[in-house]
Amino acid sequence: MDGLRPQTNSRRTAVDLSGLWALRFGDEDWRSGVPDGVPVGVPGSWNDQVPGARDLLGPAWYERRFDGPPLDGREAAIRFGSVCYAAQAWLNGQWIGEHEGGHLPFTLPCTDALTDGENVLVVRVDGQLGRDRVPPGLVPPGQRHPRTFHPDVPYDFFPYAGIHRRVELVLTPKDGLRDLRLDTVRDGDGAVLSVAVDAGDGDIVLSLDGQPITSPHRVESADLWSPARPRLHRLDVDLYRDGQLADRYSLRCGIRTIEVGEDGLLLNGVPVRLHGFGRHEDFPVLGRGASPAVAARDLHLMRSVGANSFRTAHYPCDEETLDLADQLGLMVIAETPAVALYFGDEDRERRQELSLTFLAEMIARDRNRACVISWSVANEPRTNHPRAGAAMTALCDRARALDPSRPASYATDLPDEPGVEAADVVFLNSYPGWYRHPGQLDLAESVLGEMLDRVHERYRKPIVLTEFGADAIAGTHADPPAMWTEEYQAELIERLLRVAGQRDFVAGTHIWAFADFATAQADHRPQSLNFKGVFTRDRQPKLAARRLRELWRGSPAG
Ligand code: BDP
Repeated sequence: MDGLRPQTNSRRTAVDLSGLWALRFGDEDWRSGVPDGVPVGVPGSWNDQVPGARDLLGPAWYERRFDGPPLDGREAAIRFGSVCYAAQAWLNGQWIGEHEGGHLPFTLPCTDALTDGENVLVVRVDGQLGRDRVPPGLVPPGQRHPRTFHPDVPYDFFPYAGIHRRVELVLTPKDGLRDLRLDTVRDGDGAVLSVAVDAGDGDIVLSLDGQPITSPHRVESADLWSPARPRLHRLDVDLYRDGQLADRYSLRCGIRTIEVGEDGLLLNGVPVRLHGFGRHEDFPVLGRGASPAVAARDLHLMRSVGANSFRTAHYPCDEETLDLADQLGLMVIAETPAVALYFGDEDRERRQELSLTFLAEMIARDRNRACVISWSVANEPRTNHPRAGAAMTALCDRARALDPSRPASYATDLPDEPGVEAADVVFLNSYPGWYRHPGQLDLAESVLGEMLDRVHERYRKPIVLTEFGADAIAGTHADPPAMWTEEYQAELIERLLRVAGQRDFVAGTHIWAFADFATAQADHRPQSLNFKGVFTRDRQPKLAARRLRELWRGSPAG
């Protein structure tokens, strides 16, 4: 079975199994069918759909019945876009496989289990928190931020559980195309594209926008992808065997280069500054369930305020969101699910193994994307521990080994700790004027300026300010600006953007966050929400959104 994203064409079939599934909490053996399940929507977290389920993290059993399409000699598999956190699956009572880790796809071959009558797909989903998981839960005090949440997570978002992205039945030719890899290098003001194809025996025929090409292939500068002109091409890959078309696959792809220059990032050889946000996948009722409509609204809103970039905090985002980013010209820092890593117990080796695995799965999924310009291998690991530096270095090194074409880094609030040396660009999270020096706007400016200068002096690498901001409850106002009001948030963001903008080595600024989002319950999270969104949770603008539009719309889109 191949690692390619599902598609339907003359040789391949993808059947979307989204819709109503049956769900039941408990842990009996329901592999052959889930009795008395309640209906739930997939994709979607169960927490905000099912009465009484908000804090339940499983195990829960899902069932979906569907009639099998004709196989026509092909192989069958079920492809899950994301299940949080762990999944085990059976088709017609037969084991088809399992996967650990949310936010990343996995494909379970099922040719022998599939029938052309009614099929019963059962998935056991376990969203429980644990120290041996990534991200970790139930972390002992001393190894995490001192704030306590219920459920007991060491990170600042709700641990939604369920089948979060599309599930598809996939039929593909035997010995067909298995994988595709695009690589681009700069060539004068254009670029050279190489296409590597992993396939069974046969002859490969490539075409770009309908014209036959060979690999490597030179692309003119006018045909390169950029935020100002997100030009996409159609790449067709055909596999012929004995003169017959055995398999085919097509990809919408942008072609561009990204490099780290002395003080900044170069897109197609030209300096570029990132303006944007950290973005969670979070919406009322859906929880972390993927919705192309919400993603479209979000990315249109980003463009409308003049953003050219976002970070998929704190996990890889849905593939359709990346389709939109490719189409709309938004540059993406793609982050793994390794948030809140800590290093002080015996489970750290397992967490490191999982972090390496998830990093590899993310790169395998997203490496052909023009929009993805950098890998973030973690967010705010507790690197004030002697073992942490080596762990972060290993993650950055692995990212570069798997994909030398993009800079690797991790978002850190501890820029003086070891590990940062391993990053190609420093990703800095910092909250002057909020957690540090609350309510003190002047001090926030000077503290940020000093920190940026100090970090730059030490590492001599470009810095992206990957998080800064303030909570603002929409509709609350104060003159002079006071914390939690729209005025304070807008004022702080404007001032800190100015401080960062005065420094050429700051290659980007991402405000935390794009929209308000759900957290676990805590004394500092009114209504179990983080209110640092520039938009509300239902995507209405706060004052800061209007201010950003003024600030960013005047600046080049990149
Ligand atoms: C940062 C975290 C982010 C939080 C943010 C905050 O990276 O996940 O949501 O703080 O507290 O430290 O708002």
